[in-house]
Amino acid sequence: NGQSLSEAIRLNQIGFYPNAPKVAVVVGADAGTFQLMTPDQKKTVYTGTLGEQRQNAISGKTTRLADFSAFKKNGTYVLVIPGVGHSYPFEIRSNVHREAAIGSLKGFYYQRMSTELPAKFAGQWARLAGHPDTRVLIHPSAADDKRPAGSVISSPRGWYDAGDYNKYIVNSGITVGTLLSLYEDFPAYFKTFEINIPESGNNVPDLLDETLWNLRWMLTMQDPNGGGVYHKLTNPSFDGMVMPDKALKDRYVVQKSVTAALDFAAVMAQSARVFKPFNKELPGLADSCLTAAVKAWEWAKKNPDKLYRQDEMNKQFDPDVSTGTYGDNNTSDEWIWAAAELYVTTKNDAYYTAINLFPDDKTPLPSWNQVRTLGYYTLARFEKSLTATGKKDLPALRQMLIRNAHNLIQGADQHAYRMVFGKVASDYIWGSSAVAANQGIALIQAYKLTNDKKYLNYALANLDYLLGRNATGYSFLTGYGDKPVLNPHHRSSVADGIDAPVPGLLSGGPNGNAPRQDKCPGYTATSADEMFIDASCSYASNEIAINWNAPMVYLGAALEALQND
Ligand code: 9MR
Repeated sequence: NGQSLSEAIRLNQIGFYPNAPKVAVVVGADAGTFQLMTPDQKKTVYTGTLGEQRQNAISGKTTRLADFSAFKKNGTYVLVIPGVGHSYPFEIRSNVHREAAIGSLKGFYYQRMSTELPAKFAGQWARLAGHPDTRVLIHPSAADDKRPAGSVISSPRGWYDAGDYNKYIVNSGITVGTLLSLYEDFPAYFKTFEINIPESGNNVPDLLDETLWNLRWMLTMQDPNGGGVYHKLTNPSFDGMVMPDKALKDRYVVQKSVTAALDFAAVMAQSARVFKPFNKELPGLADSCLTAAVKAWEWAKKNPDKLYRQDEMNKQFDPDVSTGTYGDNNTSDEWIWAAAELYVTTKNDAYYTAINLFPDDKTPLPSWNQVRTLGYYTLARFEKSLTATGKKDLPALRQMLIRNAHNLIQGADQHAYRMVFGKVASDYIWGSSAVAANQGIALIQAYKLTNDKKYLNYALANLDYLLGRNATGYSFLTGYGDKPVLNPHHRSSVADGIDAPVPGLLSGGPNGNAPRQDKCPGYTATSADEMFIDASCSYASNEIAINWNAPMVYLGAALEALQND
């Protein structure tokens, strides 16, 4: 007996740190009390009163908060609300998110291309190798004298971008940049952060080993003649929902683009810095990365107008290409990111002064087509080692990053879910989970600059959002939480015949426009914060993607690294 499970109680389904805020949101509840109980509901360990009724600005639904931050005792509990029911069980303990942080980095391993995943590392998700990509065709859009159309290059490895089987330089850029920034922000933490991959134990942190799988592929995407970078390596059209080894369509690299070149330059410049201390384990890698970065930058300077426009390309060249575009007509932020990384790595003022690094005082949230703030994070991270040219801007830059975080937290306390994410309907875009995670990173940057715990607490609230404290009731990280997403748009999860999806992958999450974009039947929601279905055809609300997983890894691992309970 006791209360039965209620889906109206929304909380982080994994748990809470003993000394951090602990909040559940109850949808539609009347005023009253709540209890924390042992999972058998035999023992009450804490009693509290539900907060004032709030109204969700997005859906109009009413909510109340159950705040049990004052309770700090380790254990496994359920939240019980008489007349409503009980929550999923959750834990209170130190390091409560470590497994999810490890799992979300391991998620990248499952995305590895051109290699078998043996059971030793992949468990029940073991699979054959797919996409060797050792015979990749030069698409006519990418052809020149040295590499005519139809000639062949080798471009193996890399991660599958998402639920599809293609690889895109622009999206790889922000993904690798985010993972390397996580390493640069918390290097000590990654000394003991193993995820059971073939390279584990090789004296290079697993975070870097996993990132290298994609980095080595990226290096092959640069044309050695001239330094341009192909925009993507792709099939002409998306594969069916088949396993990687059954996906045998022709593979092409398509035209070089300025956004690909600049994102590549940024990532390679950062890699040169990160891998320098590992020259014994990875001889020559750091130098090769820097050479590649400089060449890509020089190419971009000569080709500033080479945007990727797939429609235009298809008018001119065959075969037509209909896979993801990652097209972006505004390159100002890519210039800023590349310049900042090259400057910090080389300390050469020429990169700093080459462009207008601070066109205004905005710090837009990072996304695949908006990367300038990644450059600002890097400048702030290395403020002590900058030249005088960069140092003079640092006070203003710090203020910018802090003001950005300050703006993010405005109104968060009054929000029906008491958090930064989702105050406005426009947060619920394609890949909204990454908005929540990237806001978390922005808040952690502000915490690092100020030591003010409120930023850390709000970053944690966004992690709570991703793991269940949200209007859908799902944990968006596959394999983690009591009600995780089960049917992501992810080809191998659909085709492998195993019930459980590949674990450690972050679903894109609610997207107000999803029904119109993916036309997957089954949407019933009437508000953006609930516009989500756990169905594999819902690629606009329930796909997974590397650029969403990377900030998830960052948020989970950074909070673990910073908690001092
Ligand atoms: O993440 C991308 C999102 O911002 C765009 O709105 C959407 C439509 O262009 O594409 C998303 O990226 C997809 C990419 O084009 C192909 N691989 C899967 C990506 C995630 O859905």
